[in-house]
Amino acid sequence: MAYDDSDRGGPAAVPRLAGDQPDGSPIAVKILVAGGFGVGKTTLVGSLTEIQPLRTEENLSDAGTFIDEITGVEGKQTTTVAMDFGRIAIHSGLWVYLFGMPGQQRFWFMWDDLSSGTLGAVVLADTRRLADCFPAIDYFERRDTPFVVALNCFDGRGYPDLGEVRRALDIEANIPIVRCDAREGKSCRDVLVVLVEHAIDELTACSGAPS
Ligand SMILES: Nc1nc2c(ncn2[C@@H]2O[C@H](COP(=O)(O)OP(=O)(O)O)[C@@H](O)[C@H]2O)c(=O)[nH]1
Ligand SMILES: [Mg+2]
Repeated sequence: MAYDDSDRGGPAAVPRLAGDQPDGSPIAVKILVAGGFGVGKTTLVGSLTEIQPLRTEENLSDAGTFIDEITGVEGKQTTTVAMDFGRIAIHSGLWVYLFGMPGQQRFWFMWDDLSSGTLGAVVLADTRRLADCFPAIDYFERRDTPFVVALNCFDGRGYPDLGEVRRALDIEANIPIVRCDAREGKSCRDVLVVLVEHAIDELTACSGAPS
């Protein structure tokens, strides 16, 4: 799998049109899913992928409760110890690879490798624990990686006022904030569409090309 690795400090180059690869191999578009512990990253990747998702789930142990902040997600039984991985084939020449980034601070060392060559990121947030997505937002802002914030609504319990959320997150007005249900494929696809449109806008603006 070949990604554009030339720009680890910024957004990936605009992917060429599908079928444009000289060797006929599919174009790979890499999208990250980030956010705090228990926000629904593994669920979202599982809802979207067409292949069996690669999961690296382990049971939460009593010892881990002193390390992982489980307040608000006390019912959670497992945790992702490396990453989630899934794939969507848009058609035979264009594949989307999804990487769920581990949310816990002790795995942040993996973020640079995982984010290399990405088109953009979905930052999943739970409005009951909004601050947990700050590290991911800071990270993508610093790297100029296009991202959208997707509020996982948890059966309406985290149903938010989008204006309030934008003020609380203090993000640029052009960064989309959308609601989703991480368990619903269609809802998650809508999030990806918003991300791709946003990434194209950002990359077009960066390149100075007329939109
Ligand atoms: N009710 C409800 N549960 C959800 C939703 N999204 C995730 N979950 C559950 O929340 C828990 C944490 O989700 P998970 O995907 O493991 O979070 P991660 O730590 O971000 O990967 C799991 O038990 C999921 O089944 C949702 O939209 N509604
Ligand atoms: Mg997970």
